[in-house]
Amino acid sequence: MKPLVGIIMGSQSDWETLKPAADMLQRLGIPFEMRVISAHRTPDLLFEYAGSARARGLEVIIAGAGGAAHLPGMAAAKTSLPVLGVPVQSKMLSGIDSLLSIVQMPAGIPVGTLAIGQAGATNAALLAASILSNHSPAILKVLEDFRTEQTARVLAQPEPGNPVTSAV
Ligand code: RP5
Repeated sequence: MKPLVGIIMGSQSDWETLKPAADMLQRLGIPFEMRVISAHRTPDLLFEYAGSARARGLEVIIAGAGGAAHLPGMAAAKTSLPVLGVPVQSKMLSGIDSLLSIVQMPAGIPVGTLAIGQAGATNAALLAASILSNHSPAILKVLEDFRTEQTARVLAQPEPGNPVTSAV
């Protein structure tokens, strides 16, 4: 199946953070592709990738990067597809640098910015599914099934301090 979502990351070292996005898309049955593309180290590749993304059939791009995290913003500059930015938790500044680099886009070129780290990656995949569900009843169904199961799982958990009974 042709990929609908492109996951790009600035470095191999970002993979641990972005893996939950791939896992979630896989779980939801949404076809995706993954590439390591750096705004700083491979800028021409980034321009080619983002510039051709819509024509190749992608509908959403998830871009994860850390530090001076220009990848999501520069990808968004080269495509009108929705770009979802995942700030990677950097060693020096714990990802605050990544978050601010991604979230503080000037007006005119938006990047939908998620939480720092793996939670952000998971939610980027869910948000991609939500965007795709606007025109795909099949993706809408798997997304709503996921949320129903998640709710049921939480409600089935025992109350804290009482492992035997659960709330009615
Ligand atoms: C960024 O620099 C990458 O997104 C990564 O988070 C960070 C460090 O990259 P490496 O030096 O580990 O390759 O461009």
